[in-house]
Amino acid sequence: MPKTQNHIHTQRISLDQDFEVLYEKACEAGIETAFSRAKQTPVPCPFGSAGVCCRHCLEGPCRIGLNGKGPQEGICGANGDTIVARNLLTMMIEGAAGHAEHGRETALALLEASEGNSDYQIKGVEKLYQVAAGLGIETSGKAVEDIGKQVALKALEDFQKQTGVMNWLALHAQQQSIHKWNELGITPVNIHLEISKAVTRTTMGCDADPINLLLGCLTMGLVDGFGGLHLSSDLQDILFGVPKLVKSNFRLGVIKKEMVNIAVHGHVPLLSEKIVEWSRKLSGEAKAVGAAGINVVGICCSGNEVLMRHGIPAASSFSSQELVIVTGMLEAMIVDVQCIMPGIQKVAECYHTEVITTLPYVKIAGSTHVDFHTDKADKAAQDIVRKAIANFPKRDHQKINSFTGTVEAYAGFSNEQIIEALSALNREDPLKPLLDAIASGAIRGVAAIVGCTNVREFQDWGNVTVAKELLKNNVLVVATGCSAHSLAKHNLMNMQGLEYCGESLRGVLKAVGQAAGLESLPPTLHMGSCVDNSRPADLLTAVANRLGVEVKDLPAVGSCPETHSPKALVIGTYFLANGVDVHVGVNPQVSGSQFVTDVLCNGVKDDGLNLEKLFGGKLIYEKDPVKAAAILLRRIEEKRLALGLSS
Ligand code: MSK
Repeated sequence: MPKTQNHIHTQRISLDQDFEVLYEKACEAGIETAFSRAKQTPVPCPFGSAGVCCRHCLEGPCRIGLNGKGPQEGICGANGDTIVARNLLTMMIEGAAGHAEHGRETALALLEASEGNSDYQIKGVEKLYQVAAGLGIETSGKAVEDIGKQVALKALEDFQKQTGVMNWLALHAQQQSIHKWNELGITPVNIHLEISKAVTRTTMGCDADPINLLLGCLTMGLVDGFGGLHLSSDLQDILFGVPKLVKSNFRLGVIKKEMVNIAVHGHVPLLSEKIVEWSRKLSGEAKAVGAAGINVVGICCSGNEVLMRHGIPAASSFSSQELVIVTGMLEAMIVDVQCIMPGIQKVAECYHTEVITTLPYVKIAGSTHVDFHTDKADKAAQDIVRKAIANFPKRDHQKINSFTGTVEAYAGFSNEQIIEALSALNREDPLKPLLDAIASGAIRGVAAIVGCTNVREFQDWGNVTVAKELLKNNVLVVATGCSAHSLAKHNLMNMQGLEYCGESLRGVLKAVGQAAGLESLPPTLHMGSCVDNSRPADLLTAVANRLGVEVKDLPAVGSCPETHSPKALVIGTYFLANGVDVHVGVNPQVSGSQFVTDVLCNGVKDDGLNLEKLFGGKLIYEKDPVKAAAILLRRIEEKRLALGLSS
């Protein structure tokens, strides 16, 4: 990190000035937030940070001495390599389970909608036909609901089948990759089976071979990628429609003083879709309590989902979620699942904000709970919106901080939308303009900037810096998750940000954008939520198939500069298993084992597991975003050279 930024980092929490203001306000009022709690424990536990603390039985916890000093084995004899690999697998399981549950809930919702037992209908009919065809489901002469039911049952089969290959893996993976995974014995059969097996192998007295444990991590990556990401995105597109280009706004100015403000936060868009619908329908009731209407804003990935499909503006990414309440203008924060800080409740108690949990397995002590079921989704959404309206008159006007600044951003870049934009240049072969630009070097490569913001990092700085460095060097950047919030807030998803692009990249963005009726495409393309990392993966697969190569051969990289979540690690592992280099800017907690670090990052020569040799990509851990971008650019150029593309 450059000296100046290091200095800034010690003084400040965010590149976003509005959150700086709210953080100061919270500190002065004695309101604790994640940022202040992080400052109270400035140095994380060194053993946990190195991944050498083992809590898998009641004889411990044991920990391996760092730098060769102190005990080098736990009481059971597990060494540092085993403990670090096992802890990494535990994090992968956690991440994959969250995404798998997301997928399972969505599959059930599609089944219920198809059977007419819910408040949802199928909106993405074209996508339904496309997915059904890919799964080998006969569609001719069948009603949409029948096809929807067959697709939902195929999805649920991926949680049950005992032999063969997951349906969603066969649907999206390249044949060469499946062959490679089969040879290594890492191809998942069913999602729950693999998660259960992985939990079993991490328990005391089971798997004690670090190589085998790391192979287990790769299986979790595939479970996550196909059973979590792809399955969820496909079924959400079928239920709610495929995202299309939208224009919206970011930053705290999206919270409106005169409106009833409702934040949707979490990941699974089943409820947030209904909140958006009922907020529009009940605006008259808001007017009756003196508000101008109802304003829904997004936080984290529920925010990304409703942004992508409805243009709902976004208020905050993960790390600053509590500070949104400190505006004093939030009537309700509705949460579903994942990335929800328990701390929001204590902050809400200092204001009139009502935190409303909605799932039986995600409750927060002190919060209101409204049980959500797909067959009573309309009722739940109405109840919740009415609770928010009832809170509007309870505002303490002394505590309000209103912000006016917003930043315009384009979103909605599903692959379907990207192909539509490209087909304005070549209707018969829409991918050709993109391939030509990559081949000529006008676009050097493609980078997905994904993942989170992290309270221990200077918010947005890593995400924005990596993006700017890559753009400057003519790399096409797509983004998902909370990283997309960072880029949008700092003008990288509107036309102002074109100034950060290298000349040739800017030329391509303008040519495609203008053919599609815009001034230009924005400098970075918002592809959606965490599970929508399936979208850049599909784009890469389409490009690789069109070129007759493997995804691993493409000049493509992933970067996760500010992650906080095990989910990001397992998403990264999915990309690694496909041969894509993955950068993380936050300690992946494996440094306690040189062996594990070497396998993931450096290549191990004689031990039979070398990620780069086996798959074609590796993990890059680099905290400094400028250096990280330089490494990614080097890797892109290496892959270009190997493909015989222009230097
Ligand atoms: S919400 S996993 S903080 S991206 Fe998907 Fe944001 Fe990361 Fe959660």
